Amino acid sequence: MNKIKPNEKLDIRNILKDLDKYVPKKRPWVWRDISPQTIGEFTYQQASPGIKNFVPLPSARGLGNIDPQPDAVITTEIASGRFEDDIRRMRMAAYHGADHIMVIRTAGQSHFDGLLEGTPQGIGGIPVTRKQLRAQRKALDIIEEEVGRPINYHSYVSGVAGPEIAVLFTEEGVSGAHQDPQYNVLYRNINAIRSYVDAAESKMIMAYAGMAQIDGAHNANATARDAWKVMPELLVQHIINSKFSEKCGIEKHNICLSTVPPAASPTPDLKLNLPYAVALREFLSDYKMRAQMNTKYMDSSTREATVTHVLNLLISRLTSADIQSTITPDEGRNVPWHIYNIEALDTAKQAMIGMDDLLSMVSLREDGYLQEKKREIQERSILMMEEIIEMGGYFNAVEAGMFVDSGEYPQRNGDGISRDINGGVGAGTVVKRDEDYMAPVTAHYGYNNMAQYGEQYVKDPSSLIGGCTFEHPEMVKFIDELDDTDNVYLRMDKTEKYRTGKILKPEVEWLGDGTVVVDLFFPTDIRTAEAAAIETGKKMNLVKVEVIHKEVLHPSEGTRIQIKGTFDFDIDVEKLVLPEIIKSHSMDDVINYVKDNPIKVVAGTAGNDEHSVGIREVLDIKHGGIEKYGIKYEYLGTSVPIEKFVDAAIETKSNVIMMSTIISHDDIHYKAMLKLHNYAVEKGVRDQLILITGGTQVTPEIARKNKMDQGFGRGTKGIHIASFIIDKHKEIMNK
Ligand code: Z98
Repeated sequence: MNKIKPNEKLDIRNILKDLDKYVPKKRPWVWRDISPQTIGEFTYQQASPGIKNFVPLPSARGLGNIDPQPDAVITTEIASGRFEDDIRRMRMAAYHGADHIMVIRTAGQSHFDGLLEGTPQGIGGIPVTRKQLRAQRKALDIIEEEVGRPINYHSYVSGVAGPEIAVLFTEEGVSGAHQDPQYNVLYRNINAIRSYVDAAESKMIMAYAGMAQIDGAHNANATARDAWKVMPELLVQHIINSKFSEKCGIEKHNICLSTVPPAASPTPDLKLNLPYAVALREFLSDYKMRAQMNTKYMDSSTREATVTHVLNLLISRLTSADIQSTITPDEGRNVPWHIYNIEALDTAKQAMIGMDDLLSMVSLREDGYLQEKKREIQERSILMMEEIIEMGGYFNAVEAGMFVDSGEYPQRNGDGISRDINGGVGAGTVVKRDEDYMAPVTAHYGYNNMAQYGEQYVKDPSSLIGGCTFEHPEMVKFIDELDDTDNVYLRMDKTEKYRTGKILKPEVEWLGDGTVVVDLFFPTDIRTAEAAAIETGKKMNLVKVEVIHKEVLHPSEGTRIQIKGTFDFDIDVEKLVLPEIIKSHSMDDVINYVKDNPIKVVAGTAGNDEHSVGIREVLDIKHGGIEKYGIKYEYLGTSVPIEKFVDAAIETKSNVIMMSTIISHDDIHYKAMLKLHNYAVEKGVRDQLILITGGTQVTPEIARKNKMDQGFGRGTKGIHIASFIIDKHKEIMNK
């Protein structure tokens, strides 16, 4: 196994090399090892072991960079259309806590009646092919080693090639898949009989591979006119698929319900979604819950999507979630973007950890509205099930348009999806097996007539022919690129220069796409603002400018607009001047040092400078100034004559002078620095004093050139200055 270090990029060409010889391991689904975890001062109850390499939440900076991991498997959906670019996203996602990587299939792959080969570029997802699967699984094998946690790789077993896909997934080490014949029937108009026969075969193969199976019920609330009205039907759909899966041999602990809180605020979110969540979990407690977030009512605001997500996460914590999905508003606005994938993962991690052990402090009421509403949903679903049976079964019910009707069952508005049992894609393709039918392959569903060759073949049919690809992966035929106009090598050649890290271009979907998003505000109405935004983008030399989000802040006073566009120039890293890294010590190290070595500072703004906000921020305890670390200071005020800094330092027996200079016209800040140094020399104290200067126009290089010990510019925090002071103090003391 290739080991990789965090500071090394994944070499995609290396992953593609010898792919034909790469034998993916069997990859049954892996749940997290749920157990209380103590990290530093905190104990988490709904948790799982930490990972080896990670990027903690931004707020962890002040908490020793801890990265507690919640109990649920966390999903990210990845779908840029180019699998080679998605591999990089997967690595980022794993560092942020994803251990379920779901590859969205390209638009309408359900309609393909066979397997695709090669790696064509997709639209709205990845064309799922053997080569793409193998490359991504190989990359994930490296990534999971890096994070020290198994990663479940997932896609869809649907469409008229469902069983073929299930076989492919088993051969290529896929750990989970959506599989639900109702999805084919309702949303892809695939013949119902064909779908159920295919599902039996597919589910049996998935059972053999130990894959987790996710159903498709959530598509009903995504499709329904009013999503909260289909709650009774959602229960029915979950029940039909789960029982069917169980009968095909999938173990209960691998049968996952795809549950989405159907409504979203500004509906009374929890009043609708919580009773539904309780109803579902009570009825189907044998199975696992895959909690997806609501996307139906998601618009293009990332802020709004995040609030919906957090409310959904609250429901997961008030009930349960075995897999917690995350999704980004980009799904709605067609901008699959790394950063929002990662933000959504962080949202899930942050909210779940933040709500750890919630039910040890609050409980759901056992009486009143919650229980009544829950029971009502359950009763409606039982009634629906009874009516389906009375109608003669599922196929008749589908034909009668019972599903995705806009009325809340038993109310019916006659606008449900209706499918003719003899119609749809693949109608008439199911034939009864002949009496002498035989297929000597593993995990094949139904009558197989193997006993005639010997009882031992009934359980193990493929042994008759020396095993099939499930037992002998070397029998798998790997087909490399067939299309010489659309393949991974051509795409990579075009972006080669961006792969080295020496040439940069911002990206949204693909490496080197040069796409940027710009946030704008215009003090006008929405129509004018939109036109003005497009024009602004053009004047910024962006091409393909598109509005991706607009929000009225006031009908006439203002509109917020987000645009995206592309540009065509590169950034040459070798020509960049990188600012010096300012080292900082841990808070505890600084505090301990200052405790043993008291340090005193005199500080103020220089000469005629009245800008005191910056220096106050790095002095005062409030925002983490040096005071927080035990350093005492004497604030001399604003417009302090240069001599006074030195005189005051001598008088108060201080070790440090901190002089702030914001004004820079006529190079007055340089002059102040030199003057400070010269006066300290004149007074014979320069060697014992640490001279520091700071300000927006100051850089460490400028300050040192002008005889200061150090300079601090924009973005400086108290810890940076305190760290420098203690290092310099040690140096002076050791002289
Ligand atoms: C999710 N983002 O679940 P084609 N089968 C089922 C599905 O739900 C889907 C497909 C197949 C959502 C995903 N669902 C939406 C049960 C898709 C997709 O080839 O696109 O039809 O398969 O998280």
